[in-house]
Amino acid sequence: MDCDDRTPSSSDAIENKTECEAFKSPVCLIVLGMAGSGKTTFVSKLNSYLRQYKRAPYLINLDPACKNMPYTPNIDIRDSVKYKQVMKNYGLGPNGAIVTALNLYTTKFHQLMDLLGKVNVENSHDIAVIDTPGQIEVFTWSASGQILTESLASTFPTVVVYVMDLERSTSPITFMSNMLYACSVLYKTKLPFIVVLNKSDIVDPTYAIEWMHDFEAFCDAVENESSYMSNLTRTMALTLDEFYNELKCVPVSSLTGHNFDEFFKMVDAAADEFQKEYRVEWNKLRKEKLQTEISQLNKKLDDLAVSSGEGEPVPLFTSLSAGREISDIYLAPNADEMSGDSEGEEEPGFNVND
Ligand SMILES: Nc1nc2c(ncn2[C@@H]2O[C@H](COP(=O)(O)OP(=O)(O)O)[C@@H](O)[C@H]2O)c(=O)[nH]1
Ligand SMILES: [Mg+2]
Repeated sequence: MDCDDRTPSSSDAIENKTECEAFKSPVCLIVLGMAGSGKTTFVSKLNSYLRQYKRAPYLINLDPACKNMPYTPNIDIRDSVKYKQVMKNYGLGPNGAIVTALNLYTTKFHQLMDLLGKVNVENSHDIAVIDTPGQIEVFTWSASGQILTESLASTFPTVVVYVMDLERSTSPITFMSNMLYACSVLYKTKLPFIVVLNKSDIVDPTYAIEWMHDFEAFCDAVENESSYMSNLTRTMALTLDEFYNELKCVPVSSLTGHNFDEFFKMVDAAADEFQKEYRVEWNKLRKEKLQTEISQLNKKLDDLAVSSGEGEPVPLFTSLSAGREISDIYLAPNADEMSGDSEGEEEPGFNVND
C-alpha cells in the first residue's frame, strides 16, 4: 500500500501500522526547559497564535503540580493523578511526588497514544503540544519521560522544543550550562531539536546569538568573569561549536508572540527532517530493542524450562512484525482451557503468529 493512500479507520490502526504507514500527523512538540523558563506561557501563546489561523493545537499537560493553567488542555495529568495526594500517600516531598505522579501516569500512556491516533484519523489537529513539568530532569531523566518520548517518536513526527530563558542566561557560565543541558537532551532524545530563546521582550537576544556564532566573543565575555570555572567554560565552548553549527535557534517572546511565525517555519522544516532522516533511525532502534527484549524473554523461558526439568528448550518466537510491542503480546491459553473459562471475556489481543 502506498503511504499516502492509507486510510486508518480506528485506533487499532496504530497497532497495525507498518513502517511505511508511519503516521504523518499530528506533529508532536515536546516542550522542555528549566523551571521558570516559560514553557507553559510558551504553550499558551502557541495555542492562541495557531487559533488565529484556525489550526488549534492538541494540548497535553504533563505537569501535575501546575496551579494556574493559562490554557485548557485536551489531556491533563491532573485529571488522573493528584500530586498532593501522592505526597501524602507515599510520604514524599514536592519533587519526589512529581516524579512519582508522572511514573504512575505511564499506565495511561497507551490511552494518550490512542487519543492522538484518533486525532490522526480524524485529521482534527495537525500539531500536538506536550507541556512538561517545571523541573526538566523529571521528564528527561525519568523512565516515564523516556517511555513517552519513544512512544511518540515511533508513531508520529516528533520534535523537541527546548525553551531557554534569555533573562537568566546573560552570564556566560549560566549560558554554557544551559546549552550543555540542551546538548545532552539532544543526544539523549535523538530527535529534531529547536532552541527557543524566550523572553526576548525583556532581554535583547543578540548576545546569545553572538555567543553561539562567534567563539571569540564568547571567550571575551568569559574573560570578564572572575570565576575558577572560566577555563572549563572556554574548553566546553570549543566542544559545543559543532553543536551550535547544526542548532536551530529562534528568539521569541511568549508574552507578545513575537517571532512565532519564524518558529513555525522551523517546526515545518523539523517535521520534514524527522520523516526523511530520523524516522528510519527510530524504526531501526525500535526493532533492535524489540529483538533484544525477545532474546531476553526467550532466555528466561529457556532457563525456566530447564530448571523445572522439562527437557530441551524450544524457542518461543524470534521476531515481531513492525509496530508491535512485547507488551502487546499475551500467551493465549489453549483451546480446551479457553472453552472451559466462563469468567468474563478476554480483552482482544493478538497471537504471536498473527
Ligand atoms: N516577560 C516575559 N515573561 C515571560 C515570558 N515567558 C514566560 N514568562 C514569565 O516567566 C514566568 C515562568 O513562566 P512559566 O510559563 O510558568 O514557566 P515554566 O515553569 O517553564 O512553565 C511567568 O511569570 C511568566 O509570566 C516571556 O516571553 N516574556
Ligand atoms: Mg510550566
